[in-house]
Amino acid sequence: MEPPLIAVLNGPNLNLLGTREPEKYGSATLDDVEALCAETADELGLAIDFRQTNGEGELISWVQECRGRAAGIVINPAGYSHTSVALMDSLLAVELPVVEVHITNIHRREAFRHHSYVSRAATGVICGLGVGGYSLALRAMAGLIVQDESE
Ligand code: CA2
Repeated sequence: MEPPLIAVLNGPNLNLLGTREPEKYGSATLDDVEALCAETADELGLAIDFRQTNGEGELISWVQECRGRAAGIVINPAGYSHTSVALMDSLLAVELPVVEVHITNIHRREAFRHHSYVSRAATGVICGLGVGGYSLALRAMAGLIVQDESE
């Protein structure tokens, strides 16, 4: 049997990880984050489709494509967390478990980062634990999928 597929979606500017502002976001690159996710997924018996885009429309299209294809979505919506009703709507419409990840603790940062539209569509949120949060999100997702199957 095919392993369940988890989409790991990354929003704008996360392609810059490891190249700027290491004091805020750490020194791992997005390729390092993908390798970490692949390693965790392997351990959990999951498959991942890891992507990054700077475009809001593209991110929304990827969410829509998850319907019938993926078992869950791990998403770091980056700046769109705080602005995008459209991204929230797409995550609500897809009817899949969603774990929202932020590398930084958005609640310790500027006030405009304290609210995330995406959190309204998320099953759970992990923030402030660095890129290790992606690994934790996949672990949580493994539990959510099993729960879904038994319902
Ligand atoms: O903490 C997070 O993961 C964020 O989603 C990161 C976003 C920010 O807008 C959110 O409020 C919190 C920013 C992503 C930009 O990442 C960069 C990485 C390195 C250098 C510059 C930007």
